[in-house]
Amino acid sequence: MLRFTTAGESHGPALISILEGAPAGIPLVARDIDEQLARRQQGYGRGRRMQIEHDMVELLSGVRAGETIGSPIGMLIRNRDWKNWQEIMDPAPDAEGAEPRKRVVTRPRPGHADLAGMLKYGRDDARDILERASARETTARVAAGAICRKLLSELGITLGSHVAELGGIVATPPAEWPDDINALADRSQLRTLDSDAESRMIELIDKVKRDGDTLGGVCEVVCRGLPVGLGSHVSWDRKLDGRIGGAMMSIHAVKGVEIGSGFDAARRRGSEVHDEIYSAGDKPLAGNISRNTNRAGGLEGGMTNGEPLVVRVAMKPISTLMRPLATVEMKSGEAASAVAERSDVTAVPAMGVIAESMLAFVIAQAVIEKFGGDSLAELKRNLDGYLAQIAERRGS
Ligand code: EPS
Repeated sequence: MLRFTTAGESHGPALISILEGAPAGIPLVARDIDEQLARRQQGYGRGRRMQIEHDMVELLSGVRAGETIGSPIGMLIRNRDWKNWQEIMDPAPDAEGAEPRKRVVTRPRPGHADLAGMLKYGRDDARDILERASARETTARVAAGAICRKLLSELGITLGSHVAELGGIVATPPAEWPDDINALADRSQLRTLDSDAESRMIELIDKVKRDGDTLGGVCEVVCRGLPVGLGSHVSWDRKLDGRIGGAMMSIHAVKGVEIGSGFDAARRRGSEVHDEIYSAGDKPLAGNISRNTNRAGGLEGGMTNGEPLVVRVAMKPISTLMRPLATVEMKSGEAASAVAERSDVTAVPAMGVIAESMLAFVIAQAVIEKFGGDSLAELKRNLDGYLAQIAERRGS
């Protein structure tokens, strides 16, 4: 079973990520992870924090001589900003009679974890909540996802994403996806494939920043090279759609997920929605079946069908506003303005990279479940055997 967990506060000393269950023999160097960490830090509209951090991983375990060895992979990513927050974040108790710590937060932000967290965890200072609720945590997810991505690339499975919408401005992607979506998207300041929309988005971000406001948007993630039959129809918790949905909805500020044509399918007739099935001689991953359309987004009955997996993820605007919204001062119960902490105007481009990472994890988990393998060689052999079995069945 592949699993990962993360630890760390936004302004604490470091973030930690542990990935367990990855097969031995995956070629891996720190640079494979650092490249993905750097992609997550890009994007017009980020705040000053991104100029402070230059995320780099330290591999603590599970990797030797450039290959995974099958044991849990421990990763550490230091927060450079920690040096400015040591007193505020110090784990040691305060001396008797000491001044209260700086940067106490008692005016919870609408849309953030502050309020429910203070009440649920019995904290007077929302910093005890917001430090962990911060999207800084996604750094550790991207680190784990980078290893999953490396495993998948060994099997010919690739992932890419682009920003499809930002602040209501829709990007028109090219009629055909490029072979390497990220090679193009990563060249754009907003990770869009539409340079005209990008200019309008940048103008909007500048305007909204002046207004002290924030913006959300939609990213589309595409995974290619998947064999038919990952996931299963037999039980609710084995359906891959559900697992992908859960993983995406767990990303900070994500409020919606669509697979394939998603909500639009609900507005159309069946004949306009389902992807007709044809025989083909050259699609071994799909059991030599072809489709003229991919409205299902690569999933039918909770299983991959051999077509590209297409997931759209919607992020709400960031809840830290420089022009704060109404809230309650939790010390007195009086009406107040929410705390205005340093933050980003938008983080939609970063969210695409995080969504790729979460998808890489869910797909790697499904691949390991189906093909097993304590080593990459064993996993590959099992995958090849399965593909040969499918090919034989159709007499090709
Ligand atoms: C975040 C607030 C900002 C973001 C941060 C997420 O950080 P700070 O409070 O230090 O200005 O920059 O994102 C990251 C640090 C990151 O690496 O993505 C929040 O409140 O969620």
